[in-house]
Amino acid sequence: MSTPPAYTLYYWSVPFRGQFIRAILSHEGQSYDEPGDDQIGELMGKEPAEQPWPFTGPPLLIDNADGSALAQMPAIAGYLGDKFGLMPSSAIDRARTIKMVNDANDVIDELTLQGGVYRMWDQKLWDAFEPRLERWMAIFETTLERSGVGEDNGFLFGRDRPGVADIVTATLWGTMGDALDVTRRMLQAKAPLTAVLTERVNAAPALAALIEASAKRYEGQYCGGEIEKSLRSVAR
Ligand SMILES: N[C@@H](CCC(=O)N[C@@H](CS)C(=O)NCC(=O)O)C(=O)O
Repeated sequence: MSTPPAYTLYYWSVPFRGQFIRAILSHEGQSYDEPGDDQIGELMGKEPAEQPWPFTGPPLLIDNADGSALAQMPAIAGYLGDKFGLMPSSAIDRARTIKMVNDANDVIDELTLQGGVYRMWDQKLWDAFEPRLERWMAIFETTLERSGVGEDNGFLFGRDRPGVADIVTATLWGTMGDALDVTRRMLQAKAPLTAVLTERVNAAPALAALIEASAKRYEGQYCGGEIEKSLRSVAR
């Protein structure tokens, strides 16, 4: 009889927001399964009182050790970070870690115009957004500089192995750079330390394997749908 996975992750079959949670679980060698898009639709359609934990949109994580469920990507990242010792020791650095996860969530929401609910990208809008994306990169870069990350070594907040902040930073910029080459070039030019940390963290065997498997599984998609088409048409 096969052992059930430690976690069940509900997220669409694209990298995007779910990839942060996949990366933390994979980095820590945790087993998880993903029931898939139909089951997500089914769960989203339930009344809050009938859901495993009330939520609007995935990711939703179930901890199969006790069945506890949680939504909101930064909350899940914080939960797993606590469980696996991936958070810094001081209260301020733990809060700054969560702040970085929220930043990452803001960046991908801005990059996709909040999932393309109200509008799609056009060239004028993208040209106006580029300086803002560069500023986001500068925010990560300055955070790294102030938090003990060196060019050849070191992780955020003085940790001796990657924590939630490092994994989320690497997943944010690595996944985006793989999908949109212009953002990789921009990161290398505007935030070189963030670019090298991204490569260093993503070179860990578990993350390298996740990245390779994801490229095959999602066939190079990033966020999917019409918004991805519109994003790719301008971010060149
Ligand atoms: N703030 C939430 C956002 C969740 C969210 O917007 N999920 C998207 C996928 S990335 C979704 O499918 N939403 C469906 C909906 O909001 O109706 C988080 O960080 O988890």
